[in-house]
Amino acid sequence: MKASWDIFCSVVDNYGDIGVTWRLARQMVAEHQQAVRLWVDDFQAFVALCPDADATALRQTRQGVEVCQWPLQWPSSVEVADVVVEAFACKLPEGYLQAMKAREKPALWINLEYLSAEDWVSGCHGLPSLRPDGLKRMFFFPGFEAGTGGLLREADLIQRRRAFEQDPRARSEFLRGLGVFPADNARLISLFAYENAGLASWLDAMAAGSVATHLLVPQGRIMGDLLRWLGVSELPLGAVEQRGSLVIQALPFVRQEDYDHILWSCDFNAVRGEDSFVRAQWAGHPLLWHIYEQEEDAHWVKLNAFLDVYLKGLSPAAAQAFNALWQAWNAGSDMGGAWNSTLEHWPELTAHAERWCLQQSLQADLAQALVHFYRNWL
Ligand code: TRH
Repeated sequence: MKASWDIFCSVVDNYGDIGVTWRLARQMVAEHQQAVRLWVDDFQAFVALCPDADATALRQTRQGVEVCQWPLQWPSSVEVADVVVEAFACKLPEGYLQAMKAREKPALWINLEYLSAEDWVSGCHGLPSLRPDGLKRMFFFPGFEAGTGGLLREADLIQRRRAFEQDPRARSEFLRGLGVFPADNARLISLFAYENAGLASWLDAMAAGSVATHLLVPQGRIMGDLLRWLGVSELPLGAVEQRGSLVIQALPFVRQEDYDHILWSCDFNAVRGEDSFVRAQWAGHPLLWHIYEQEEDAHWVKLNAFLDVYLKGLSPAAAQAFNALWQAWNAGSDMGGAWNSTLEHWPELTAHAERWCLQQSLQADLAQALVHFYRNWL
């Protein structure tokens, strides 16, 4: 059944808010044949993920999604959709709320929450909140466990990733397109992170290691720490710097679909925020998560909740090494010892990452769960 959806995205910072909503919007159209409008208040962030978009257009259709600039003055002519998704508690425009109240057939109003592995999530997923003005908002929580809204995952994602991995030419052609030519047997690692005082010690360990490592660094916030360690003032895109066993290469920020190819091409991925964190799990390779820092250290609870579920099934030694690596990275402390211990458990961690990916892919994905939620609500 085709319904209309309005997804509202306010870009707080970085790319996670638009990353999640743009991905969700596309999937709703492509796999569920829904009519989707995506309202975005920062088109620069959108264009970074979808470079063929027009940064100045008020409305444009991209991959079947009507992408609209979220205007400061809300026009009264906008009709309320059947389902309204307020991403990450961004406040809906007052004019839109008024129109929701006036709508003859009530719209389903969903607040799409941030991802967390904390165990209270399944208890709160799907709960309503009644407002004094009579409108009702439902809380929709993504998650890793049954009883949550699941994770964003396109229906053919794992199959496409496998096909890419089984075709060495596809990988080398993709890398060649980025100007990346890793040495045979070099370990390929991608690095997408916030500023991190622990970076220097990790780079030291990789440079001193016995295995060749090729580190790909997309343009972003970690660049300053990287340049400082290299002792250079800039690292032009594509240029390569070598220190000991470590080759470092800066990459452009690529379109969202191609970021998956980077993750699939690498043996290990350092990711951050929310969306790249999930995509690295679907890549099925070991990962290192730089969590988005929250007030009062709330992010540590989230980080440890994820580790609690992710580490299950690993040997105690591998779990300890992996846990130490994540703790050090997020504390910005010395990474050397934890990295070397992680290397000792590499095959086990690699097999575990694929197992985790397959286990998670048994859950209904988030877009599917949203469509079911709407059907059940009707
Ligand atoms: O960019 P992030 O740090 O985003 C966020 C926001 O800061 C948000 O406010 C915060 O609440 C949230 O994190 C937890 O990280 P994230 O979520 O991984 O988003 C990055 C997006 O950018 C993701 O969709 C992948 C995409 N991307 C590309 O499209 N091309 C690239 O080259 C890279 C490196 C990323």
